[in-house]
Amino acid sequence: MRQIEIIDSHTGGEPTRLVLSGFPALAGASMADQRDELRERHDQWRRACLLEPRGSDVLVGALYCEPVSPDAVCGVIFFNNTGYIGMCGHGTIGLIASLHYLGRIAPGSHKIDTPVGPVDAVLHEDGAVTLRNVPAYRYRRQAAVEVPGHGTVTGDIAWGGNWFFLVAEHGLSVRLDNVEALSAFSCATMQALEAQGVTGADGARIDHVELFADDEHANSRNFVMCPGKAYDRSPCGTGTSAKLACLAADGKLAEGEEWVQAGITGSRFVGHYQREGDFIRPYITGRAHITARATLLIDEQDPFAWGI
Ligand code: PYC
Repeated sequence: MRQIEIIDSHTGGEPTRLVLSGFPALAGASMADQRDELRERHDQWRRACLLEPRGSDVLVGALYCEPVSPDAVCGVIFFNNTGYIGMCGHGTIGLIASLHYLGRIAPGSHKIDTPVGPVDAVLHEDGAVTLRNVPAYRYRRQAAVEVPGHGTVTGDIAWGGNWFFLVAEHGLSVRLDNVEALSAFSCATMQALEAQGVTGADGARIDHVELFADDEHANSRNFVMCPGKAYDRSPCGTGTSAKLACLAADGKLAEGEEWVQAGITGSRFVGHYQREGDFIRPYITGRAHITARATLLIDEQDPFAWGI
């Protein structure tokens, strides 16, 4: 049988499956090249690892790779039930907690290569992790899209390591007991953005929709719909980065000021930013917990060996 070594963790409720070994070797010179090679030549490994019967729609995968920068601890490629995502904040926090669990890293700062550029993560003595994400920015303010059944919906378009459409006015209760309606609205909005050609920079597909509401214990609560129709159980690291970019652009949050972002399950990330020219540099702090260490087995006789 083929074997895939994994470590599962969750960050604020959102799971990460770190693949330590078992996937085919990737030869690309950059992490983006390696991601493309994985997608084009070996995508069945993503499906086998993440889809049923071994996984579920909510899992985010993180493939541990050799670094491409001399000073990085590793590289990583993030993927989910439908394909590949550029950066993943909760997944990076899960990666760092998993490497610490394995004894491969100690508290301190660690550089990680990703397909959208290097990031740094500080593992604190108490186990919390602060991600220094890729530069973020707001691309468009209050873009409008016609969403069937919902009328005109307006939102900011921002980059936080993935492309986000951030909606404040949606008329929905942002609570865990309303995820069906939140999911339906977010998916309809994502489809409408694509159908109407509303994109990120250079025509990039907006593959995350983020809805906001007030929260008693945080500056804001969000609901984040990811590509593949699974919602983020955490406040979403790249989504919080996109939010910080919009707050900075609106002059609503000063450089260095703390922003507590709650997610739909009540878990929280603490963020702040530094200005870097036209961009901001987001810092996101959260915590991950290890849930399993296992070997996935692939039996070629199994009709569902490569996922459903
Ligand atoms: O934390 O950045 C994040 C993320 C992206 C998709 C799921 N989580």
